Amino acid sequence: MDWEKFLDPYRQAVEELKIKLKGLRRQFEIRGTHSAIEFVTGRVKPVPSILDKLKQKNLTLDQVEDLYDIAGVRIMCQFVDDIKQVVHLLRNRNDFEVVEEKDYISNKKESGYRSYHMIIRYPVQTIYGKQTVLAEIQIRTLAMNFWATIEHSLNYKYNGQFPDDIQFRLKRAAEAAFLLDEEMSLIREEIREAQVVFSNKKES
Ligand code: 0O2
Repeated sequence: MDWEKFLDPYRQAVEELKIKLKGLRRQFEIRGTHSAIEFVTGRVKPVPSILDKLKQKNLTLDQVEDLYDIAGVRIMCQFVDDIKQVVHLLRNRNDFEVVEEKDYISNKKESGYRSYHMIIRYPVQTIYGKQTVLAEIQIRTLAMNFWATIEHSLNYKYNGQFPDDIQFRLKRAAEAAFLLDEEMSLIREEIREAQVVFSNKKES
């Protein structure tokens, strides 16, 4: 398997998607309104993780293109309501097709994980012509991202087998992150006003 050649359109997709999504953020800024997008990150899944995922899903190397998160982009938002706005914006684009949506916010995972996932089919123009790749866009609040990042690194350390006390604390932390999002939503209007005042002050 020539991984460099295989992964190249996925790399291209991640780079293009990052530019396009950062463009949305800039447009919110130019409009002078609250940005539904706080920041955007992206990555191509490392080869060892691709091989692990194939094994985990009982797929062979020939089915590698069925994995939908080789290209992954993550959009972080300040508020849960911003996620809805981003999902709406993404559904209405015509540069890719949304093939599946997974709402792990209304239906959080057993682990406590919360996030909104969109699987898209994204066309990349290459020297061989158009090549379409699957990509996963994860949309989450800063609090959801904080929890998921910590849980992900602990998962790596414990190989998914958390000691009971860590498991317990992670569930409590997930609950705390949920409450933080709820509290922030409640005082959202006040925060928004403060941000407008702050950016006016910065400009003057
Ligand atoms: P990485 O390192 O982020 O690439 P499954 O894990 O089988 O239930 P599935 O069907 O493969 O999920 O895809 P899904 O539901 O879209 O979730 C895949 C990705 O979502 C994961 O990718 C993580 O990025 C994130 N995710 C899902 N569940 C959890 C969780 O409990 N904790 C954290 N921290 N992240 C989660 P990878 O390939 O697992 O990892």
